[in-house]
Amino acid sequence: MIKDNRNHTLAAVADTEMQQILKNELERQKSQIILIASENFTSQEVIRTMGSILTNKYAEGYPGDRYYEGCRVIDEVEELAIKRCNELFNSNFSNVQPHSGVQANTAVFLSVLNCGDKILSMNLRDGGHLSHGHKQNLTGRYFDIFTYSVDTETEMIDYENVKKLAKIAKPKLIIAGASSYSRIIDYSKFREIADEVGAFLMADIAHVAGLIAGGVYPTSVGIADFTTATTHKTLRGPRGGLIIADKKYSGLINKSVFPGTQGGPLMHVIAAKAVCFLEAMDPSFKTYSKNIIENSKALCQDMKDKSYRIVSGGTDNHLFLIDLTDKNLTGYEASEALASAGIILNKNVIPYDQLNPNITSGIRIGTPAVTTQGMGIEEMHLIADMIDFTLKNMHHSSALKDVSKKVKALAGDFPVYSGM
Ligand code: DSN
Repeated sequence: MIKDNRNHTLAAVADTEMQQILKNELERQKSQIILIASENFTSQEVIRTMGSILTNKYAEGYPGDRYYEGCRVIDEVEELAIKRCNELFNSNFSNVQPHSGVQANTAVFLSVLNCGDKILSMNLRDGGHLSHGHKQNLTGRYFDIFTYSVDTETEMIDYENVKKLAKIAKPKLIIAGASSYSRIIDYSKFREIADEVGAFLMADIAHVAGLIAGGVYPTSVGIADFTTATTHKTLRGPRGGLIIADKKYSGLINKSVFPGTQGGPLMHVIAAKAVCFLEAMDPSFKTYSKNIIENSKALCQDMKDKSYRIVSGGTDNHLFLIDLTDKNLTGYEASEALASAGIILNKNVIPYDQLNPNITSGIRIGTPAVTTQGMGIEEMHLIADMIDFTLKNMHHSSALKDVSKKVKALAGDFPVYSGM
């Protein structure tokens, strides 16, 4: 035990074991190439704020209306986060309390749906998300799920087909949003469809929130009834979620978040969200988000030039999918081999995949993290070469060691968290 300097109750344990684990993870993040489309390097200011004493405070409720005393400062934190969120996304109401994207989605479901109501969402296999209707998720268990697939030829959303399905299913809620779809989602077309069948429209922008904030991807705000997002992917903030809606839904959404689906808000994370919103309003964030897409397109083109089949033929955003079927490789084999060389990405199902989600026919590649590091087109060429070489030599340990050295050198040229 270490006593604090006044030698009384605030005792702390020097957890050297955990410190060592954190050091190891820092070293890993600094020395690998992170191509997981949903990961990023958040700023040190965000990290500092997340690690602040705000974690000590209980603040169930909302600014000016809490269940606990002592919330004057906490109210300022949440008010600032809400103000900045609204400014960033040009909205008139937001709730910044959801602990995650799934929590944000769940709160929206609770706000307008009853058990057994119908939801129309994107098929998980085609790019949708678990929380949009997977049978083990509460959506799949408590709601009646109808799904739309991408077109078999273009591998893009076929809006006519979505409309047809909406007319048949008559859902109460339509979800526009995905976790592995590389194309622009046309929220206006979804709005028209929702209006035609009298459904609510929820846009889950978890993946593209930063691209929207940076003005390089169309917004769903003002079009969808509800927009849900995460703050830690392209938005580059702390791990968490948020909901944006018109203020006519404020009462409904607020009570669905608390007490509907959550207890005490994570005030340290809400404060860090406020920091990330401020960072995303800086002009440099526009450049950052533009660069994410440029890098994604460049890396995608490189892989295409190396004769890899790209799902839908290309990308308009921060990610793309490679179908490895004609390489006689599964996503599992490829992602494991790449990881052993220090290139970190995930196996991913592709549209109409015949393999199960633990094996998969594809891999997903995203550029938010490497772009944060400052890498550009030239580095994308190097990364494409390394991926190709690894996949062609995955059974030769000396080849994997060679790539691993190159990965370390490249990551070392674009250091993150230098001060840590
Ligand atoms: N796990 C996230 C992703 O990687 O897309 C979605 O929740």
